[in-house]
Amino acid sequence: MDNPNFKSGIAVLVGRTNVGKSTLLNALVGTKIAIVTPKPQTTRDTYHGIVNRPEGQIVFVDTPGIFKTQPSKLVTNLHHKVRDAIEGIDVFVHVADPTRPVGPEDQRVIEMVSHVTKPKILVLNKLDLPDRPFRQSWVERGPKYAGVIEVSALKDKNIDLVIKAIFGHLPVGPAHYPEGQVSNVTNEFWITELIREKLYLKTSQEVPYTAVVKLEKIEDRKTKDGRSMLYIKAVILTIDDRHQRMLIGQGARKIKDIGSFARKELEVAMNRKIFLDLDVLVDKDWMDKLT
Ligand SMILES: Nc1nc2c(ncn2[C@@H]2O[C@H](COP(=O)(O)OP(=O)(O)OP(=O)(O)O)[C@@H](O)[C@H]2O)c(=O)[nH]1
Ligand SMILES: [Mg+2]
Repeated sequence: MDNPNFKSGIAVLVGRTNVGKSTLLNALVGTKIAIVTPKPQTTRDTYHGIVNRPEGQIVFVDTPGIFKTQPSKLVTNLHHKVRDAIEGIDVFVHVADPTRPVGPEDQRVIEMVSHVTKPKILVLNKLDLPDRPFRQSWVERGPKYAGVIEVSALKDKNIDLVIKAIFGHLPVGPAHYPEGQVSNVTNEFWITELIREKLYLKTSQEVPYTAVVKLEKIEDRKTKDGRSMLYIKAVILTIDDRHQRMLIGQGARKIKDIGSFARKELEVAMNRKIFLDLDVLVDKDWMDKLT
C-alpha cells in the first residue's frame, strides 16, 4: 500500500425498519446492492457495501430493521443477525427517520447500542421531505452521538458527509476487500433478492413475509435464433396452499407479473437476455430451517 495513512474499517447501519438503511447503503456505494421497498422488514440479511477512496476503505454493513411484531422464527433470526453485525465494528451508524416519532423500535436500537463503546453517528434520513415533524426530538439526542448528519439517501444529498465523518473515526490499516469489489453479495444471491423485491412490490398483507426465494439453476443457453442468454430457474417457497394460490394469481397473472418485472431489471443490470423460470411451491417449514 502506497499510502501509509490508509484507513480501513467497518461501519454498521442500524435502525428501525423502513428508515432507509438499504437506500443509504446503495447511495454510499453508488450502486444497487440491497433491495429497497416501501414495505417494512425488507432486508433479511447483512450485506456489505464497500466504499473505496484514496484515503481508505469503509465496509458498510446493512442490517435487517428492528421492528415490533409477533415473535416468530423469522423475526428472532433477523434480530440476531443485527446483534451479530454489531460485533467487531469500528463505527456505529444509527439511521433514523424524522418523519416519525421516536418509537419503541427506536428505543430498542438505542438500548441495543448503549453498551457499544465505539463512536456512534446519528444519520437523520429523508431530508428531501418537506415535513419532518420529529426532527427536533432527534436533534436533541445529538449529544449522545459523535455527530449528527442529515441526509437524503433517496436524492443522494449529503452522502459524502457520512463518508467523511466515518473516515474521521477509522484506524489506519489494510483494506478488508480488494479494490474494485463493491459488495460481498454473490450474483446468485442478488438475483434471488431482486425477485424478492418484486414480490414485495407486487403482493400485499402477509404474503411477502411468508415467502422466500431460492435459486435452483443458472446457466448459459442459446435462444432459438442462436443468441446467448442466461437461463435462471428460481422457486418462491411459501407456507401453505392459500398463499401459493395468492402468489400464482388468477390465470397465473401474479407470478407472471413478478417474473417479468424481475427479468426486466435483471436484463438491464446484467446487460444480457434472460429467461426467468419462476415457480411457487409450498414448504411450510422454511422459516424453521433458517440458520
Ligand atoms: N423520501 C425519502 N424516502 C426514502 C429515503 N430513503 C429511503 N426512502 C424510502 O423509504 C422506504 C424504505 O427504504 P429501505 O431502504 O428499504 O429501508 P430499510 O431501513 O432498509 O428497511 P428494512 O430493510 O425493512 O429495515 C422506501 O420506500 C424508500 O424509497 C429518503 O431519503 N427520502
Ligand atoms: Mg433494508
